Amino acid sequence: MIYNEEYETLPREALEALQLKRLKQVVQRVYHNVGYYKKSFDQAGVKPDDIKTLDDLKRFPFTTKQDLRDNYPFGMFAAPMSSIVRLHASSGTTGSSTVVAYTKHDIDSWAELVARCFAAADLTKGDIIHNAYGYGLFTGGLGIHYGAEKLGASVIPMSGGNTKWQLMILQDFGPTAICCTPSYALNLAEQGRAMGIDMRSLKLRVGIFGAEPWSEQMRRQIEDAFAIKAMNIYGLSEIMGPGVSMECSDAQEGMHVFEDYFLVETINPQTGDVLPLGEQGELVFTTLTKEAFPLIRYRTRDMSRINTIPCRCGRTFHRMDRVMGRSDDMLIIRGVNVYPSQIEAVLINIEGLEPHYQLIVERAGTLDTLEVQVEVTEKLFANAGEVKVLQKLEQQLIRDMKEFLGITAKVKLVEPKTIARSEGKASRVIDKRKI
Ligand code: DLL
Repeated sequence: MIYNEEYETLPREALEALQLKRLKQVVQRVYHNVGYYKKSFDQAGVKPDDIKTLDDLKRFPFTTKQDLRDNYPFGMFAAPMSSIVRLHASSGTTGSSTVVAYTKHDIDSWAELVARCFAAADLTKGDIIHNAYGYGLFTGGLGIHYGAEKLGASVIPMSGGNTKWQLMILQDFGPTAICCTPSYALNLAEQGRAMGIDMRSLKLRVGIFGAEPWSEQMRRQIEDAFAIKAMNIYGLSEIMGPGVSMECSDAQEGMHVFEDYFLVETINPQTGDVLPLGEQGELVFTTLTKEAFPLIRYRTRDMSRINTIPCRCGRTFHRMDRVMGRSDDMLIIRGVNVYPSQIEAVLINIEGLEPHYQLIVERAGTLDTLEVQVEVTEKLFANAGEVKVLQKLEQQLIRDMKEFLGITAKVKLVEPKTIARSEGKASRVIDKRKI
């Protein structure tokens, strides 16, 4: 279903005209309201009036996470605090946190975008939405919440954690949709099964999963565990929160970027050169309507590809491929680049292994080494009296990683339930090189 037929199916020409109009406004806004942008545009020798076509944006400088940090906490705001109604912040696990702000108008836009995402997953006001994204400074909880209300659905503001209680609510309230990270979905399914709950007979029919990289293989596991359709939603706090792009249920082939709100580019992360659409690169977003926290050419570090082929759902927005990971999560194992989600895709396909894994990266001399720790299934563990069975499985994973990813890694099979379960974003990599 399409929530906003008028905008989501705009012919490309009209869409680009709208984008240009909005781009001119936002560039003026940041130049006159944000000291950082005045300085950075002046330094690059560009002026807001230089935007005559969408292409002219290429001449403007990028904004990076470091720029946001340098202006912590409120230096990037383009609206006075009196018109700001909400603040969110990233957790700051990889450096100091980033603060983002919203005016009333921004919150309304965000709710519209998330409502569009729900409609794209065929949810309507008749649905009950169990929202297990964390409420608080993280954008997942409240972002999803406002979108669900905008759609008119009944939202259960569950937040993250407290898994037993979640399972009770899932049984008693009979939600038809669940929103959480994919890793938490698996955790819920596992604990539910352990408590003897038939997770497939819950009323759930759709799941809206995102906030961390996941593989197609993981999608199938989740779909199977809950007997639902699992949909991919993407977003980041700096640009808005959840709802920057979303899969449509018609095609489920890439996530439509809401291009009336965001301009997307892909660049070569090393050189910063803009890549032709269709080539794999780092996603760069410019917000077109935001008042409190507009960003020009924000480098996400997320690697993806923009697909311009028209979609059968009727939306005219381009689609982005599943994000395999951020450029800074990429591991380089003896010269071969690999993302944790690619390793996930390989191990999930092996019978006897669970999708619970951790990657330990170490440095031996000048070489990085990788150890994949992965749980075996209860069933296999119970029958694993024979060491041979485990050895065979280990060998198979080593072989498959070599064959499909070209990497040589050590494998350590571990007992069921020994790897920490996630209640939000899973942390897959333990990097001992930095310690
Ligand atoms: O994770 C916003 C969000 C909440 C998105 C709920 C979807 C659902 P941040 O905490 O700022 O915001 O983290 C953003 O998470 O740059 C990606 O690296 C990653 N990410 C988000 N969605 C996906 C996805 C929220 N569907 C960062 N697939 C982004 C892969 C994702 N990675």
